[in-house]
Amino acid sequence: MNNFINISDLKDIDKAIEEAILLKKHPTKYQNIGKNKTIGLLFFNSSLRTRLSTQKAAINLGMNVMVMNFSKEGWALEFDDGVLMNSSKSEHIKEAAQVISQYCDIVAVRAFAELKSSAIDNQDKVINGFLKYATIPVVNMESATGHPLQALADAITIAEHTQKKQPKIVLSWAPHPNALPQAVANSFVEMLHQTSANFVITHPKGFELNSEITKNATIEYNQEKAFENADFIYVKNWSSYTNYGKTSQDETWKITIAKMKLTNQAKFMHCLPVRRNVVVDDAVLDGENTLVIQQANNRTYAAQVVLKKILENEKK
Ligand code: AN0
Ligand code: CP
Repeated sequence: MNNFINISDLKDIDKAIEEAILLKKHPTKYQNIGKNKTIGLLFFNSSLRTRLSTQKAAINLGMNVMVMNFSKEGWALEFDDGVLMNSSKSEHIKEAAQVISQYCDIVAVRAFAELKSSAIDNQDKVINGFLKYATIPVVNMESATGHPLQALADAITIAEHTQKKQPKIVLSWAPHPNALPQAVANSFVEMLHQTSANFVITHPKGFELNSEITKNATIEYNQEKAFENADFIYVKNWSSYTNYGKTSQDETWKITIAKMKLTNQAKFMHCLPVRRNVVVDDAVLDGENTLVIQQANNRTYAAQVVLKKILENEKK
C-alpha cells in the first residue's frame, strides 16, 4: 500500500483486522520498521483521538513524529491552480507539499468538509492536493468525504465483540446542534460494504447519505423498527447531503434506554466526541453495552496496521 485515502485502499480488510488484533497483543514487536523514519501529522481541524492514536501508532513502530496545527500555526494554503494569490492565502499547496515531503517519509492530513457546497467538498481539495504534490505516502485522518482510520477501528471493535458471523449492524443518525460532516458515516458504510455485513441505515427523511456510497444499502426511516434484533447500534450525526449542510436537532432521534431495549442487547458504538443527552442519554453511554472507549483504543491499532503496510511497501 502506498497511500491510505479510502477503506478500499486495504486489499483485504479481514486480514487487516486480524493483523491489528495481533498488533494489539504485541504493539512494539515491529519497532525497527519505522526506525529513522518521520511522519508528519497535519491538522486543519481539531482532534483528540486521531492526533494521539496516530502518534502512538507511529511511536509503536519506532517512528519519529512531527505534528503541525495548520489551522492556527501554518500559512493559509491555496489549493486551486493558476490563481492570482493576492488575498488571504500565503502559500500554495504545490510548494508546501513538496517541502513537507523533504522533511517526512509519510504525511497524514486532517481537513474536514466545509459543508457549504457538496460540489466543492466532493473535490476533497486538501487531501487531493497532498496526493498530487507530495512525493511521499499520504494518509487520510478525516477528509471532506471520509474517515477510513475510524472505520477500520470500528471494524476491529465489531470483530472483537461479535458472537455471530453476520451480526445485524444499524447505523443510526442522531440529533446535533451543529452541522457535522458525512465523513464518518460514509467510511463506516464503505467498510460494511467491503465486509458484506448485514446492515441497515436509519435516519429522518432528507438525511440520505451520498447515494453513490450507500448504493443498494437498506434504508429504514423508522428508527425503532431498524433497531429490532440489532447486535450493534452505531450512532452518528451527519448534516443533510441532499439539502447540503443543513442540520436537525430532532430529539425524537436521540438514543435512549427504551430504544436500546428493542435490540438484541446491542452494543452501543460512537466514534466520539459525543454530546451527552443530545445524541445519546447518559444511561446508554454509561451502560455496560457501550464500546466507545474500546473503539478509541482500537484507533491506535488501525493506524498501526496502516502505517506498517506503508512502511513495508517503502522498503521494497
Ligand atoms: C467530527 C465529524 O463529525 O466529522 C469529527 C468526528 C470524528 N465531529 C465533530 O466535529 C463533533
Ligand atoms: N473519532 C475521532 O476521529 O476523534 P477526534 O476528532 O478527536 O480525532
